[in-house]
Amino acid sequence: LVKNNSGKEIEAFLDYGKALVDSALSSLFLEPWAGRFGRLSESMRYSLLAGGKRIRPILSMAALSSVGHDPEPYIPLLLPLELIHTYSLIHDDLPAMDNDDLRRGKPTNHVVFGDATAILAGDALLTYAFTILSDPRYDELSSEKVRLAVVRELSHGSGLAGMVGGQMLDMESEGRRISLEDLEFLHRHKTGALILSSVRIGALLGEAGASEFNSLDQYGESVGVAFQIADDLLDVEGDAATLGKAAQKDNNHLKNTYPALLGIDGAKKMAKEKLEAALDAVSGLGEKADHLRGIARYIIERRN
Ligand code: GRG
Repeated sequence: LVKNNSGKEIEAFLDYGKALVDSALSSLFLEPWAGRFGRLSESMRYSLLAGGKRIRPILSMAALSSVGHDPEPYIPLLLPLELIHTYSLIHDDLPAMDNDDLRRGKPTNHVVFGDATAILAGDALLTYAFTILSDPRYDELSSEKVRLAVVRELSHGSGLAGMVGGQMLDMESEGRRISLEDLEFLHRHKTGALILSSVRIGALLGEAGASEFNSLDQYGESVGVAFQIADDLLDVEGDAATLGKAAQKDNNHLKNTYPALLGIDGAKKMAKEKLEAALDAVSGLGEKADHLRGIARYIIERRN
């Protein structure tokens, strides 16, 4: 579909991936269980189909292409990444955590369904990820051995030594200034770990060789950090648009973000360095890695 690096072609790949993932996610709700749990499945569906970028499964798709596989048949096995990402957003928005009322321009899950249902919707999304990965209907697509490695990767990347651990570090660092080293460690876990797992899952499903796997692993590390820096920069721009200068300064003072620690120019410079590192990591993979290159550029240039 997409052969070179022009912005248009990566946009086409992103649109193609998002359409496939959106449609596969909708069809989960046609499963027999879906209608039986009324409000709970409604609450899961509300957040799952609220219009995310689907960047995690799209990264796995690009990793699959980079090792010579058509990603389309693997879409069902990539949905667990979105299920886990969505659960993390629902729980992160709860009053006990970030206490946010809006997500993707819509009222957050707990605002619509109440805290208790939002907690359960997150729990059910998380566990459903592993129901899918262990489903024997995928035996022909991918061996049990490979899917077990994917289970391990996903549970590791999203658990104690990954996203959940990073979220805890973030909570603990609130209200005090931390070092750049600690900030990197925090974000490598909170945001970076699931992004790295997305790339590694594509590599596992595509049965990448050791050297390809290593290249993809390094790419995923760099892109994970770049994603967070870009997210922080977007937040600063959002604050600048909605808050006065003084309020903005006050806001940044309390938050441990890349722009707060490095300044806006310093954060932009670091994002570029991470982009270069990601491109270097896949330089040996030829044009099959063009989607990965395009996504890395998109991640630091994105507007949402
Ligand atoms: C509560 C267990 C638990 C973990 C929360 C990921 C996370 C950890 C919190 C989300 C809060 C946040 C804004 C994190 C920064 C980066 C990030 C993950 C942004 C949202 O991801 P996108 O941009 O969202 O991929 P879309 O809407 O496109 O799916």
